[in-house]
Amino acid sequence: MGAAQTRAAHSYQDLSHKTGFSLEQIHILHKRFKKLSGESETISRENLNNITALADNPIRKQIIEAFFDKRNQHNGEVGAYEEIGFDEFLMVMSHFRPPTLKTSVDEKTAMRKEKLRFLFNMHDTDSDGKITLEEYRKVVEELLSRSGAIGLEAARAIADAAMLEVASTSMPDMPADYFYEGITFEHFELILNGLEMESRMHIRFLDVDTVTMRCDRN
Ligand SMILES: [Ca+2]
Repeated sequence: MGAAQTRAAHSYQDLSHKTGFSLEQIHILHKRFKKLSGESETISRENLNNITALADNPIRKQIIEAFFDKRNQHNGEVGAYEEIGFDEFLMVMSHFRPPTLKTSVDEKTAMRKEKLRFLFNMHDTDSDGKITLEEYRKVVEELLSRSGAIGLEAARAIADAAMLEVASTSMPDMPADYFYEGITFEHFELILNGLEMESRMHIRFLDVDTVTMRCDRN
């Protein structure tokens, strides 16, 4: 094995430890990454914009932004990257990894929390730790008005009603004149409590079906 290959094997090990993907899966994902980037070291939003399988996805914009969101790297940074390298790409992909039969209860809990945090970050676009009505409206508007079946006003009304519902559910004793600033992560967890989403959250747009990626560290 040459020096370069040894180095690659080393960093694959590190990445495997960090993301939970097996070496083989990392190898496959690295190939996809290179294809996406056009053999370059980094990928840009434009590279992801060109993915045809994503073209009709109603939350395409949010998915693409999630790849460049520094919060999804779990290193305490906020903001957005201009371009990302393979390490960052893999870290984002790891949020879509389903649990396996070998995953312990504690690991499952941690995975669920990371996935929820990922979804939360997708909606909390200004990184202030709250999904405000304004931010929530944007998502609902995009989801509903894209089809053309529902107007902007109606989409807004639906978002507002849903938000009010969330507010009263998470704060049952809320006074009538209380200004609900937005959904915190704790509220978000409560709202999605009981919803089995660990194995449902997956992506297929990279010719990689994460559902079949039942990975173990060994
Ligand atoms: Ca926010």
